[in-house]
Amino acid sequence: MTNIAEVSLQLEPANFKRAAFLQSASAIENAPADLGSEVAFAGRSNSGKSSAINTLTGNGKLARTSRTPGRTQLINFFTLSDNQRLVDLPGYGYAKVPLKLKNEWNRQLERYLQNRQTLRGLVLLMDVRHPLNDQDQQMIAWAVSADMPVHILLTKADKFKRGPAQAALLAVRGRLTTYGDLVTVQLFSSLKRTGIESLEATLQRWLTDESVIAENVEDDSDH
Ligand SMILES: Nc1nc2c(ncn2[C@@H]2O[C@H](COP(=O)(O)OP(=O)(O)O)[C@@H](O)[C@H]2O)c(=O)[nH]1
Ligand SMILES: [Mg+2]
Repeated sequence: MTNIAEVSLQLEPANFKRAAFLQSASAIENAPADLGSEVAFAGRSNSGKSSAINTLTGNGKLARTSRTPGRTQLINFFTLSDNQRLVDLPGYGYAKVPLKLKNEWNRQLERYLQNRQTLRGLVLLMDVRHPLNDQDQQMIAWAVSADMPVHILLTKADKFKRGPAQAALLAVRGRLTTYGDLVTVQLFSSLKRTGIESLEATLQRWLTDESVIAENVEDDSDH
């Protein structure tokens, strides 16, 4: 239920430094109540999702980072406030996981993405050296078809000098122009904290989106 007090709370800018682990879920049935606003971090295993969440929140231990890809098998929820959350999704495309388990993760990932009402946008992480693989492209196509905004982080930008990094950014942007404003791209490095301000600005926009809240209020008056 949405009341006026909750609506005004929802408009508060998120304080990323206040992020705290809420819970893990192996399936959408175990996820926290589908209320408020959520932004999910997706991408292949080892793309730097957990590191990005740790950098954003200033908490190096919040999302477990690992040198062993594929360890994050669960959907992890972090609270920013009573009605704003960050979500670390299971990484896709890890070759060494048994096929049966891999299919189960993919199924749960798909169910989360398709059914979660509070999902406001997807942060899609790709190693700047290997952008836009098949699954990345599938994810973008799915999001666009669902009218879901996607913000791409080209991660580990510190691996490139400035010139090649800019060239990689322009190349990826060039391949996504057909999607218009729904898909945005930036360089990012957790190691050097490159691009943190742009990421924060996008997340704030999504987590305090008034149009969505207005829709919620209208929906409620119907019941
Ligand atoms: N050089 C560099 N390495 C990074 C960066 N972000 C993550 N990594 C490394 O990439 C590996 C995977 O990172 P992680 O955040 O666990 O990826 P996840 O599987 O997507 O959650 C780890 O060894 C990280 O230390 C970055 O900005 N620069
Ligand atoms: Mg991870």
